[in-house]
Amino acid sequence: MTDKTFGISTAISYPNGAPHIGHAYEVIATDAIARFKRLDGYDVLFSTGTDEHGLKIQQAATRAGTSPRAYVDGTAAPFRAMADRLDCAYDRFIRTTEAEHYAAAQALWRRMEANGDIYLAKYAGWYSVRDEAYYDEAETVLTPDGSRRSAKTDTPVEWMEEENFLFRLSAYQDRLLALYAEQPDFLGPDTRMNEVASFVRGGLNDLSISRTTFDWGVPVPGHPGHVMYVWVDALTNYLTVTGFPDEADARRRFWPMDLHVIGKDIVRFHAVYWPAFLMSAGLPLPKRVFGHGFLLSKGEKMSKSLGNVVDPLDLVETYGVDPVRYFVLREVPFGGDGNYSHDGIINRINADLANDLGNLAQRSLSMVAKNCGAAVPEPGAFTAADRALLDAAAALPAKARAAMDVPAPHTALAEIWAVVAEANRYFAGEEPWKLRKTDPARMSTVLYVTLETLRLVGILVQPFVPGAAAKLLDLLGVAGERRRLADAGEGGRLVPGTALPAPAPIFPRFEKPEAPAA
Ligand code: ME8
Repeated sequence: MTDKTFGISTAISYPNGAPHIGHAYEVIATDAIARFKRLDGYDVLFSTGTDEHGLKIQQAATRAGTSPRAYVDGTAAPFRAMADRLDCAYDRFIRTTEAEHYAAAQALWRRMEANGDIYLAKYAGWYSVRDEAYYDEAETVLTPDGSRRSAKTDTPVEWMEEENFLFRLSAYQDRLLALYAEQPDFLGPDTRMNEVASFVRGGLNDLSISRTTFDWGVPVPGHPGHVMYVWVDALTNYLTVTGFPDEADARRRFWPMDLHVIGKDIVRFHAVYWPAFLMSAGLPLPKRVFGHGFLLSKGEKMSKSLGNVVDPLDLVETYGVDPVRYFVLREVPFGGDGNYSHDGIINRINADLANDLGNLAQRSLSMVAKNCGAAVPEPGAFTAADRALLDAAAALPAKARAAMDVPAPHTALAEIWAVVAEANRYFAGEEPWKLRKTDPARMSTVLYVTLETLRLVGILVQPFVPGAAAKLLDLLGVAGERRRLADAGEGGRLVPGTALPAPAPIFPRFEKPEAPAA
């Protein structure tokens, strides 16, 4: 086993409705990063799951006329099924209602309490159930009908007063600012870091971390009647999946995690509260938090009233898993917001997948099948043009690795597709179909160079489009155990004479169904 470990997580989703395209986007992107690390020889733990406590879930269960537990047992399953359908190879799907998680959350609580950071006090403030967060009055706005809403998230807030436990967040201001100054990579993209640092510089209030007005949560140890504030419990999921608090658990090697992938709306919880809880508990901090942007439908937020909510499973049904994965990863600069539309998806499928990569593979492999005895052709001496393409392909692993470390999957894909474009220019310029008669030896060399470039592309696209990549590598005769990033170099080159299977399309064009006759 390798000693290079990599722990990575998505946020855990609230199962108070069906999973939507934003949830799909996050798990796809995280899966691509996790798969890339595995490809690069890391021992990876990739966790995802559902955040099942809190007032929002309890209210949804009441509306559905059932108990919270029965409710989440029904609504969590589709989140897991979606991750499976999207070909996301997570190692652990955590549900915060599991006994293992209760033990972890209570252990974290005890450590913060032992450190003197938890005290009982009366707390009052404006609470947003939808955000599961308290806001200062200054962070709310009065609406014309006399009700209040959060200025930031535009969700309704209500006045709540309870005697509950507070966490001494105010004591962590200096340590948090020192963290941001000393480890500027702790949070990305940089714009998010600037926002969070200026929020913390503005001063921190102590945080209410228990509830007594409802009981759907992890019980506060030693204090019957109190359940933990859902965010304390939710954030702890990242420790639970690494076996905390059991020191002897083999999964502890994944703590601290290397990367928490989350959406931009929950950066404050992950970059302010979470490191403060961990500092209080005397535990190491995650190495990096990255806040991705939102997926918007033609520039608008998805909402039921606008009627533009897209079910990710419908997209997969229409376009296929790999095209949907490719689209969201290539189209949206990771960290910024992105738009999706049917035309956008179809353009990407037809231009990048079907034309650029699919056609090149189909044309070169068909020529090999017909003219080279259905085996990897024997190359002659390489020309400058051959070497230029092979060198461009050989430079890809380092470029992709640098991009995925950001993480910037869109950049990794752009680099890979730049080589695909170069291979297309090479293939068109060398005209191997003409060489068949005039110079068959040169034709073999051109086809070899093309196939070898496709081999590198095939290895590199595995994290993004795993199904299609496997097909391509099968067609190139690359053995299952020679598909790691370490095999991309010259040592892994295609061996002339290796028998190849009959060519088959990897990325079919998407044809719009004909409008039904009137
Ligand atoms: O926030 N585009 O759960 P959640 C992209 N339970 N990402 C989106 C999105 C969109 N349109 N909408 C939501 C929670 N997300 C908490 C997290 S973690 C300890 C607890 C992202 O179901 C969102 O930013 O509301 C978050 O990262 C994830 O989906 C789950 O959102």
